[in-house]
Amino acid sequence: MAADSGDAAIFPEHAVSLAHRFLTPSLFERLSRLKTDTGFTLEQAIRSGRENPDSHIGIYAGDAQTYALFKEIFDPVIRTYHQITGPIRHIPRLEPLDLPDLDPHNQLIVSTRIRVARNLSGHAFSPNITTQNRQIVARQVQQALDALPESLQGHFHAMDALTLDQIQNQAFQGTAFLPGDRFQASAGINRNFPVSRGVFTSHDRTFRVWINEEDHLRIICLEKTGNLSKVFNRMVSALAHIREPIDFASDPRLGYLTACPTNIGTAMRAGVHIRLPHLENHPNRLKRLASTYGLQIRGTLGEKTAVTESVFDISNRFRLGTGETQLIQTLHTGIAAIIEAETRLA
Ligand code: CIR
Repeated sequence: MAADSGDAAIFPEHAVSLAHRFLTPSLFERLSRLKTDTGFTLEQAIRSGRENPDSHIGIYAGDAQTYALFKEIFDPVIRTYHQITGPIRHIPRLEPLDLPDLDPHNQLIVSTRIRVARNLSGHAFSPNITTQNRQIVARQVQQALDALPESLQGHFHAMDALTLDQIQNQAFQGTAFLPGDRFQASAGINRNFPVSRGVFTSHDRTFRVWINEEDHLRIICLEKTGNLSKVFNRMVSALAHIREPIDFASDPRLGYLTACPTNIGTAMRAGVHIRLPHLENHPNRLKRLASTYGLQIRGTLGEKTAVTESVFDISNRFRLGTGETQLIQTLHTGIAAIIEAETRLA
């Protein structure tokens, strides 16, 4: 750690984030003079980490240029989070897979879900987007979704006129999403919620797109089985169609660029909701297994939530430096090992 890191004047003394760890006073001083073309500053980037000292990352990007202009703080955060020791290198590999169902009798896996984040190039990201640009993004995405092939077609649910109660009800059915948490609120992501926000849901409900949540697009494929390759193959096909009319923000080194630096690279989180009543009593064993396969264990409702009824959300922790297909293969091997450990304890 650098001798001048951890300055209480930048972050509260008890802050634990990577941004706090790497932002030395001299770097802060130098980068504070800069502004991206959409007017995004370092102060905005770290606002969430400052206001929420329990942040793990503590920094967001306001546009694609943020990653280049503030490289000196983003690169060490990215390296540490994604555990990259050599040069940072995005490896895209989106090829369909044929893997056995992880839970053919539906005993432990409640559902399988893969989400991919994308942002449109030429527009600021959610922490810095204007109301007008948010509306342009929503229109462009809707046009792209209108052109999807029949198997992916569905209905777009605009959230603009909904009350919070209605949003809560619809979120339960998967046709809306809730405002972001306090970390996202501090980052400016919840501004004007729910204006220009919406959810596209395919008729068979296995394919969804969230528009203007933390990223311009969150493309989601899901089903209530353990059939990981079926869900992944649907994602491969959906992405091929959506990217035709849209230019996504990306970088040869960092991959797809997102509001939160934990999501760059493949921008893919693939995982299962899995019931583990026995491993729940052996948290260290579960943590060790997750760490062996580069997996992250989260609460039942995702990031920073509790585990209820022994249902864990287990997904790939790293998104950068490994291709999508490889990430799915490793997830498959890791979940199979977790199922074996759970079954042995039963
Ligand atoms: C934080 O810094 O803890 C929040 N901004 C959330 C980071 C989100 N993702 C993560 O750790 N995978």
